[in-house]
Amino acid sequence: MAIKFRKPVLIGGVGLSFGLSLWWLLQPSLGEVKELGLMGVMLLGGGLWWWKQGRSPSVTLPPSPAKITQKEVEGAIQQGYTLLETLTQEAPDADITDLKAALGEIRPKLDREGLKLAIAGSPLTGKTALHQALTQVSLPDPLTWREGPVEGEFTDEDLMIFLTSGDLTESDLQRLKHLKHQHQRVILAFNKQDRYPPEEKALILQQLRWRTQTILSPQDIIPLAAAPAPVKVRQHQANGEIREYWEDQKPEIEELRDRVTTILSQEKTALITATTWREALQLQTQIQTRLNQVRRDRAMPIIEKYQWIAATAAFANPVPTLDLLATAAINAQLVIDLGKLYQQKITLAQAQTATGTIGQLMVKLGLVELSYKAISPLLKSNTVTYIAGGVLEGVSAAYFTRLAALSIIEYLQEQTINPNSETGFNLDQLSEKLQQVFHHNQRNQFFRQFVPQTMKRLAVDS
Ligand SMILES: Nc1nc2c(ncn2[C@@H]2O[C@H](COP(=O)(O)OP(=O)(O)OP(=O)(O)O)[C@@H](O)[C@H]2O)c(=O)[nH]1
Ligand SMILES: [Mg+2]
Repeated sequence: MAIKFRKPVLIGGVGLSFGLSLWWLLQPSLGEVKELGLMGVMLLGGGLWWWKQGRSPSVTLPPSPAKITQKEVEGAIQQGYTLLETLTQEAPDADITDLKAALGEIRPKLDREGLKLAIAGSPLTGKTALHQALTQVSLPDPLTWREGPVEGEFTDEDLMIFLTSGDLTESDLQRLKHLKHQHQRVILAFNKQDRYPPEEKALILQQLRWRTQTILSPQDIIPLAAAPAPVKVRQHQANGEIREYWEDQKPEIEELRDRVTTILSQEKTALITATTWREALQLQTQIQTRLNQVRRDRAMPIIEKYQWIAATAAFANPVPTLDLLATAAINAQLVIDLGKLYQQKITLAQAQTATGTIGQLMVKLGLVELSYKAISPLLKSNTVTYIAGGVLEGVSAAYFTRLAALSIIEYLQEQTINPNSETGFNLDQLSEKLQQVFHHNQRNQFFRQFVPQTMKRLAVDS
């Protein structure tokens, strides 16, 4: 038997939708039920999802190894070469000399002598003051320094002094957790000690230790005063007069200096190994970004193809809400096709669940309504075309298909390369991507281009 339909999902889905809409047209009294019907289908999709969620582990960031050894570094470099090979296979003409050279430079970094220190902190916590104070004391040599905001990237630094001048904010804590996950060695330095009375000082220190107990060891939380404020001195003179003057105070950084010295000398190899590992991971990300660009360029024509299929189907199909169902059916095949492009094996069931989830999210987030609002004025400006029924649905279907596909791409990009991955979709991550993509494409500028383009495709442009 000759196989006529090479994309069974696509045909099946659209066919089902057409069938249903015909049935509904013949049963006008059941008109109101159709919304429920669609929601039912979507909820079913969502339910399946949750059921699957519970069974198969969701895709998450690879766990950080317990301790970074040379083996981990070599594994990360190897992974980089594997990615580079994939890039060469997928884009033989791409220039990868820079990436190849950078990969080759990583391993020798394990043998470097000098260490790198970072001073990170929110504005005005005293980074510059501490930097200056530390240059006045003796520290292991050779040492290079860098100062920056806590959000900054300190991949190349071996030890970070995380400066605070009081209690930590929630984002500081998140930052510290992230640094720990990155195997970044951190000392939490509590600056401006001179500004607090002793009891308060002890209380804050205790609070800091308590809040960071799962992240830092207590001996890595150190009080200091990098640039204590001058103190007013009153001196009784022999002649009975009182002389008042401001006396400069010396920095109190001995404890911090000692801790830094100890860590740099005792943990030198571990520090360099961890830094080199981070550098290898960063390079992996760079290669992955290049690969993503290549894949995205390939994905766009595929997305556009499905976009027009969805538009045409919805245009010809007069029941608005059902068009969304048709769109979802088409997207299942689209998800499988995109998965192939990203070397992710996606089963039909997974693809259907993903499109069901996206459809459900679009409704829940109010994206459908918002998009209709953005699209219809652009259609109304052209009376002739507006009269042609199904145009709004056609354009919307194309738009939803595009949104869904771009979200899937963003999602797939974040997955680590694993061609045999059988894991399901992570709903939270998918939802996050959908919202990002939606906000990015919701601008009027986009619709002004997109609407006429789609209408031309539907051949209703007058
Ligand atoms: N009382 C007191 N003030 C300090 C201490 N350390 C720094 N300061 C003061 O805090 C202010 C900010 O210090 P900086 O060293 O410029 O802080 P910074 O983190 O480099 O600031 P930005 O680079 O602007 O983010 C200055 O007025 C310092 O004199 C300290 O230990 N005690
Ligand atoms: Mg500064």
